Amino acid sequence: MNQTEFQAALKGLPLGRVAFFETIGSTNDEMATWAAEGAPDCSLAAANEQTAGRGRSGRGWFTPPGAGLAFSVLLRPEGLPDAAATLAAGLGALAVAEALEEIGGLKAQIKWPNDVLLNGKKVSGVLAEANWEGEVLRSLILGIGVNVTPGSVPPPEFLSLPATCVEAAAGRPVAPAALLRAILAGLLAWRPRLGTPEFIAAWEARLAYRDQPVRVISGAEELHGTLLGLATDGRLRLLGETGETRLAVAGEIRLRPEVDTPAK
Ligand code: BT5
Repeated sequence: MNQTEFQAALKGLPLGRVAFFETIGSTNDEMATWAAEGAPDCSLAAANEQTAGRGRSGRGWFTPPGAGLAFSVLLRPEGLPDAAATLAAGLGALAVAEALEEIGGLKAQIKWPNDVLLNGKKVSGVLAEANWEGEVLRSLILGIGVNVTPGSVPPPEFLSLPATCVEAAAGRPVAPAALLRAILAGLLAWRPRLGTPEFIAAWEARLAYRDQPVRVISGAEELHGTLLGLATDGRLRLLGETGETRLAVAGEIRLRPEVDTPAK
């Protein structure tokens, strides 16, 4: 995607400050600078290439030039529910999953809390970063990366989960700009309904590994159980061995199926 395609894709969308970078370290870092400068709600920074793309916990996000989407959206907390920081990864993942369905005709699944899968392989990741001042949420940065062409898929040694791209799953070229527009439209549409039963239901309906045994890894702790769905606040609901319900909070966690079969 180039600057012209980027600008055309945004036509009519109610966004704040907007910029497209040929190459940048990380759009989330750029957006953190904008946030500190007072950038308005729904500002958008996108890049053709990232040289220091980030995942969670210091992991990297592979963003070679011209191969995928990499962008960050700034959400100011006015009008957001208190639990917005927890729900934000779901907002991003849901918008991506729906856009893949709409633009690519694909069936996408969400690996709670922040990955989007096609045919059980990771096609997109969301990095939600909250900026708190004490107890007050100042801003929320939603960083989204989507692999579009085969060149966006990292080499296997870079990966902890198999990866894929939109075009491999669709079997045809897909315009990144159209995908970007659909994702942004989805974010804007869901945002006022963040945390509502309707939002949780839409997120839950796309969860990968449902009814399968999984483990949720958080630091040294592991939670095991059968993946049931989501709690009303977006936590993951597992059924433990003795029939009790266990809830996992999205944070620095990883979700894995117990048996490493691809999600259907
Ligand atoms: C994520 O983290 O999946 C969040 C990725 C967010 C990237 C966007 S791009 C725009 C914005 N600016 C940034 O700097 N970041 C955001 P996590 O769940 O921690 O997954 C990271 C792991 O995914 C890595 O350790 C790799 O194993 C794998 N990975 C890296 N690049 C990938 C890619 N292009 N496709 C699939 N998997 C990838």
